[in-house]
Amino acid sequence: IATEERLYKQAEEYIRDSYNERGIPHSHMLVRLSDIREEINETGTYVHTVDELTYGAKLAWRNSNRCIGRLFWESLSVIDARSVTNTDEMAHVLFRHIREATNEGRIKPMISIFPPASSSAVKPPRVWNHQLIRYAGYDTASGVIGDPSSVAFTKTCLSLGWRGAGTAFDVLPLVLSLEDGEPGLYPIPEELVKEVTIEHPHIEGIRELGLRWYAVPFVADMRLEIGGIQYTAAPFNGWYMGTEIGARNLADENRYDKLRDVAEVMGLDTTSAFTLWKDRALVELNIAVLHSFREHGVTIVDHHTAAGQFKRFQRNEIKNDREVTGRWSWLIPPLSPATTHLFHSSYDDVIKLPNYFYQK
Ligand code: HEM
Ligand code: NRG
Repeated sequence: IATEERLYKQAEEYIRDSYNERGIPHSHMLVRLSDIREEINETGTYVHTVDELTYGAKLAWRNSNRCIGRLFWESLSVIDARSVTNTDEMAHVLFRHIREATNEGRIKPMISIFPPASSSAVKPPRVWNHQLIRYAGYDTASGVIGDPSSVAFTKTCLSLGWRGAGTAFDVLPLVLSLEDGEPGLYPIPEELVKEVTIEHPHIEGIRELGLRWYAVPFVADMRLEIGGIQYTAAPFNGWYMGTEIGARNLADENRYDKLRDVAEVMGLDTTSAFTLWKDRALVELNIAVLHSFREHGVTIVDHHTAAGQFKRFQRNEIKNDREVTGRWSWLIPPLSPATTHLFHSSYDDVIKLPNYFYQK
């Protein structure tokens, strides 16, 4: 009873806020609230309408304090996949999501929402991958081949019977689970995985490093919470900001760690930190990432433009009498942060609902 009362309170808060914001008449909202109360009394939970689900996913993006891309929150496309009953159907939905969101490079922000966790003992649906498309990492005697951040999950895939080619850029399979069934392994059809080979507009040597990255970041492991309902499988995507790839994935020492290789093909003196060879390599690698995505016709944003878009988001929110929440340490880009207004501003990191959360 206590949990049902708590769920009703969470539902009520979401329904009141969102119906009000969407301009739905007060009388309709009151009818909906009494229906929800009855549904919770009878079944222990309640089911969102398609509109409630869609708006909730958008609000959760708008409330994502670590995200610089929130100007576009209203444009999110929502795939309602709450009726799936097995992992084969989940894979089918996710393949469609990958195809439609990639959209031949003109990336569309999109989310697929699977059945929520239920109050009973059955396990909630989960996508085990961190991102739908991500490269494997193999722990070998001579160091990691591939993405070190994928080592643990790659081991899981191998233990489930998957075999990768062993390159530094093997796309991992989807690992999906629903209720008490065994997790299912679903290799992603190659033609669905758009990738970009990295080359620099004039530094020839950078192409020869053989770097590449996938076109679309599909974050797959977060929990979407709307009105007290927990959507444990709700993978979403937007497009990349160049620095995520050029200043982190390919540059971090505990990721692909490519700065020294880039500096060497640039002919820089890497014997002394004082020459700022790392900084010069970083800038050229980031230019190469942005240039290559554009050449391949894949949507990407540079960090200065993204900061400008976030400034517009802040103005829109203020105009609509809403406070912008944010986490400064994540909003500032990892390259030239002080050239953006974000660096010189402060943000309140309070969590508004709906939102996306980490889960085990
Ligand atoms: C985080 C950009 C779309 C939700 C981030 C980060 C960036 C970013 C740069 C920081 C990532 C990091 O440092 O690892 C963008 C851009 C988008 C976009 C350019 C283009 C449309 C979306 C969408 C959603 C979303 C569609 C959800 C519907 C989030 C969340 C985080 C995040 C929850 C935090 C992730 C974490 O903690 O690991 N975004 N984003 N973003 N974004 Fe966005
Ligand atoms: N930094 C991670 C991706 C995190 C989310 N970034 C986005 N999200 N752009 C990486 O793979 O580099 N998005 O939904 O667009």
